[in-house]
Amino acid sequence: MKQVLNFIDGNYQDGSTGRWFDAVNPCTGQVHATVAEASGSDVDRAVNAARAALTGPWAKLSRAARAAMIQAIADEIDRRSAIFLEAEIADTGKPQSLASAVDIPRGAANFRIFADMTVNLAEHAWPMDTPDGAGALNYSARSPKGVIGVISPWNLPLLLMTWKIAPALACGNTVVAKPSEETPSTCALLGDVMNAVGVPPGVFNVVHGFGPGSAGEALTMHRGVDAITFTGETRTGEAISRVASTGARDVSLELGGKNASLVFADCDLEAAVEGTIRSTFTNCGQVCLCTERVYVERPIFDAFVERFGRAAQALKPGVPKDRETTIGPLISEEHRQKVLSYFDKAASAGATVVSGGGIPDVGPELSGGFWVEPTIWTGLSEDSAPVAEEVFGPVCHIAPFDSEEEAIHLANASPYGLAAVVWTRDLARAHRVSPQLEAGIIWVNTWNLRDLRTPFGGSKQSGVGREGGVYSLEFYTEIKNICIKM
Ligand code: NAD
Ligand code: 6OD
Repeated sequence: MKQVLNFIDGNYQDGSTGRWFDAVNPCTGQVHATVAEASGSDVDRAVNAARAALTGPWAKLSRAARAAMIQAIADEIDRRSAIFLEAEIADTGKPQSLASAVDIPRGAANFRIFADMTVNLAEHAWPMDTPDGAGALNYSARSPKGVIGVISPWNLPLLLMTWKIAPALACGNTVVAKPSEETPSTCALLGDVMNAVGVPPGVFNVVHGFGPGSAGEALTMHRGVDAITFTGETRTGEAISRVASTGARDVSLELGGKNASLVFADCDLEAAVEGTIRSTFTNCGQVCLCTERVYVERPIFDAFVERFGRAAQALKPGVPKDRETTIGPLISEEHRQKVLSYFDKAASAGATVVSGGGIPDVGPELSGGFWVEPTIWTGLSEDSAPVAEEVFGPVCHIAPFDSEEEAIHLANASPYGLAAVVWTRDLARAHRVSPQLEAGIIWVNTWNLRDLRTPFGGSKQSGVGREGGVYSLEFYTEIKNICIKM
């Protein structure tokens, strides 16, 4: 059986708990690897290695040399993309077409963009008058924040891990990463990449385990960690935020969502249907940016529902390597039970099921996997659980609206505020509506079109802070002002 190990101070090692947990292939339900669970003392060693590395050869690299090393990491991920792809697919069951187009290339791209940004980073200067007329010069200087604790979820494992590791390293920090217990493999592979390009031991470390009472909690509680960057559920983010307040440590939180899509009658209907299929069902709905609430202007409501339902029924579950597979399984049986509970809640609240609502027949080889049908409801009230709560599965509810004001009101009536989508051909409407939407990311006539320089994050209960471009550099550096009297 394949083993997934911790990576501490440049070496792969077992956990001193002596415990191993299973990595399960969600397509089949079969165990594909066994993972070494780190103990509190393993986490302690990882953090200490990361602290020591802050003053070693890593700290002596020029900005340009560090950026060149970060670029080399990106090249090395590209060189090993087949290995990363296989590991990501084994952990997540996602279609190979998706992982090879998005997850793995973004792993490399995250390193490239932040290497470029840090090498070209400009600082500010403020010449000032002094009472004696001699003058003074203030300038800002950035230094690494220190040891960064990185905790990530299972839905886009390599993409989300590297979204944090890359800027943290590019800014000269050291890292202790804890991937999700469901998807440990690609993060573990990064250890080999770091060694291959000569990243000094201790700069990058990986510990495996769970949240409370395990490696996740031990990492966030460790006072040798200077800042924590977390992506995951809102409730977990709240818990981590409380822990981070001890020692007044910085925290960046990318949390849950219940994103709305507004489809106006003047839209390109075909594009809106195709785009909403992507925004609802990509990665089996397990993307924080997915739209689980779709509001359609009444004159096109029936036409939209009919076309959207047909397109959802055409999605094809299957093995990741099959080119015809367009939708994978959920991540685990536990998550499937959660999603199925919303199928039941929708049924008892009187939903009309436009498509799905059950478990697909995927044949005997895949019958142990965590499959559910892409599911569309209409007819639910806005305060019903399937419409109000994040399901994080291949589901959405479609409701009609009659005016722009009503559409904005419906979109904003959620405690979450991560992303929103607007479908309209009216440019004035796009400019009028978008700023009124309470979300950190608004897409017009598209979905999940990413420029990595732009601010990424959520408002309300969807997060604290922004990452991406200079916003990441803000989080991963300490800025100081230096004032020199002439
Ligand atoms: P989760 O919060 O259960 O787990 C995320 C990570 O936190 C895992 O590595 C887990 O082991 C760890 N963890 C759990 N409890 C912890 C604790 N008390 N202390 C330290 N670590 C702890 O989330 P998940 O189920 O893995 O991911 C799905 C959720 O993530 C959804 O809510 C989704 O919306 C959200 N998400 C948000 C974004 C975003 O960018 N806003 C992106 C992806 C996923
Ligand atoms: O594209 C990104 O940078 C990003 N952070 C995506 C997050 C997706 C959530 O599941």
